[in-house]
Amino acid sequence: MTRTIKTDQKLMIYLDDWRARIDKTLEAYLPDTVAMPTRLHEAMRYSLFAGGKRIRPILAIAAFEAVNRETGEKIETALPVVAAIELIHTYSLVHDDLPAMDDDDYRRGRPTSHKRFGEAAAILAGDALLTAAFAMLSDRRLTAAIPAERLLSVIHELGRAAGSLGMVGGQFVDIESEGAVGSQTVSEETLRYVHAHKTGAMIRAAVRVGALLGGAVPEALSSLTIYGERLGLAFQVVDDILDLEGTESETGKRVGKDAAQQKLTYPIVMGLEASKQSAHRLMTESLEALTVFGPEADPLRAIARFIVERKS
Ligand code: GRG
Repeated sequence: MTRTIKTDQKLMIYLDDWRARIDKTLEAYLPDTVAMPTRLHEAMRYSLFAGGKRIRPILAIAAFEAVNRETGEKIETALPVVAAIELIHTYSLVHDDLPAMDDDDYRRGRPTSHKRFGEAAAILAGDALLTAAFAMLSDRRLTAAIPAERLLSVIHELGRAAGSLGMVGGQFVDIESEGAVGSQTVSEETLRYVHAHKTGAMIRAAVRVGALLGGAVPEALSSLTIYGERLGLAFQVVDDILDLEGTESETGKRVGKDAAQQKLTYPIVMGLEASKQSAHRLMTESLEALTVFGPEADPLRAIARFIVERKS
């Protein structure tokens, strides 16, 4: 018990510490609200600094550390690269909340972007966050500290994971399948596709970005890819469970929407108990992928447990 509390406290310090550094990096890169067009920059900052967990950049940092303990190379100079993942993630949330998609009123405990700024501003703020990510990733100052070849593979990785073969593709199929919870086999197949792409692709990519930045050897990259893949799926299964069992004060958004919209979710397709078992199985598989690593991968192990046990 004491050990668990100590481990949890250690992880919370780790998460808080990195979250603060990521926020500082984003703060420095994003145009100020006095820059024209002021309302657009206000909308971008409104969603970006609304208290997100920053779990994707932190996963990238932990993956970098896992492959870099021996060389002692530091992630500090590459912080803008991992922080850029959060810009892509925030854009996806802003657009996901739009009336044409999930039509949500609350996100991260406050009114969604289109509720606060209007629909056109929310669409443009999302567009601007996404494009800012790639401007940040290709900033010349980064090439002084990171080999150009590594940076290029990271940019490619994120572009692919965010696009039609990744997150946008998953979102597209998710929206198309809304209200069509049909035959068990078709549903399960579609469900796995949606989860692996809509949510899984960016989590997998975040882990791979950290590994690529750290110059991981092919074997380490493969193991970390499996870790990220399983964890990405587990993340979405837990999200589905939270929509059923979570509270609005904990999650900061409306719960119970998936069932109302007949969304393809694990609990709807497989039942709640089977979904919980599935989340744990995926977590176990993600941990097994790390057996080739020693204590240098402990933060990755702790984050996997945190993701499956989280309440928000
Ligand atoms: C609009 C292109 C486009 C894609 C949307 C990410 C996404 C795809 C939709 C979000 C819908 C959703 C709630 C998915 C569940 C998993 C998820 C991404 C949850 C939110 O991520 P967290 O928990 O949020 O990391 P914070 O606020 O902590 O950053």
